[in-house]
Amino acid sequence: MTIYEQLLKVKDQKGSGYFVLIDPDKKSEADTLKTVEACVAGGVDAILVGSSLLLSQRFNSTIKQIKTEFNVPVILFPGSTIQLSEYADAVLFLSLISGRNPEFLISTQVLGAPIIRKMALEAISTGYMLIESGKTTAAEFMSNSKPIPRDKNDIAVAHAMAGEYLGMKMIYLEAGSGATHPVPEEMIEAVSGYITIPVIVGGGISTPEAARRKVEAGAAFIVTGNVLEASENIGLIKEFSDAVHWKNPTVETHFLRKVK
Ligand code: 1GP
Repeated sequence: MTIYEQLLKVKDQKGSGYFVLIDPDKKSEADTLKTVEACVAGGVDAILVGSSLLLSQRFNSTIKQIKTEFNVPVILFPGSTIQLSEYADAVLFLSLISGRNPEFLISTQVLGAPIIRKMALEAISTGYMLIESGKTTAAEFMSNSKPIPRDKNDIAVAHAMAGEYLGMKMIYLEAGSGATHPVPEEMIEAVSGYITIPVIVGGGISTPEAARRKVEAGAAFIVTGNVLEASENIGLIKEFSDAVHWKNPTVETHFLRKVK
């Protein structure tokens, strides 16, 4: 079974899935492994790994270590082609469809595709959409593209439909890391009402209650990053997990283990 198929199964069994984003620049390897341990114990469905810059030299070794110690899918969420690792299971093969910058629509993908093939990573084609969130986010600045206005649901829907018709397998509604305002529920509801592929929602989700509201609005997967960077918040993982897994929080998913 592919990672994508496993994720669809998670959604089917648990209602929605929960991903935790780890930025290798923000934690030591030891702290990252502690966070992943808490994620596995807390019922997180996959670990995303990505960064806006990636300054850490431990990127590869950290992913290898995660895969050696834990049976959890590691999915790359790359800001550039240097953020690819053969030790991961899959990569969100992102195209920034909300922007009009060809570099992030297709150029980076052309550079990344042969590397992904060589690393034997599963590529999950994902339409990435930046949504205005109150201030300029790292994703917006680094991609040199404009986000979709947060009150323009029809524009967001049209982009998401275009992504589905282009054959993408997921749509990621991104308010941006540490966003002041996460993606509004009205927009999640509108987008998920018009497409049949799963909608991932992330950026600025800081409480389990907020995660639950996004899921009730139609999010298939929730991503949190910043909120778990403070070690005192690690205890929240289980609460997030239970809030997201509205259908059946107790079901265990057995992922196929892959250690390269
Ligand atoms: C950012 O959607 C992710 O790309 C997660 O955002 O760090 O704000 O949770 P936060």
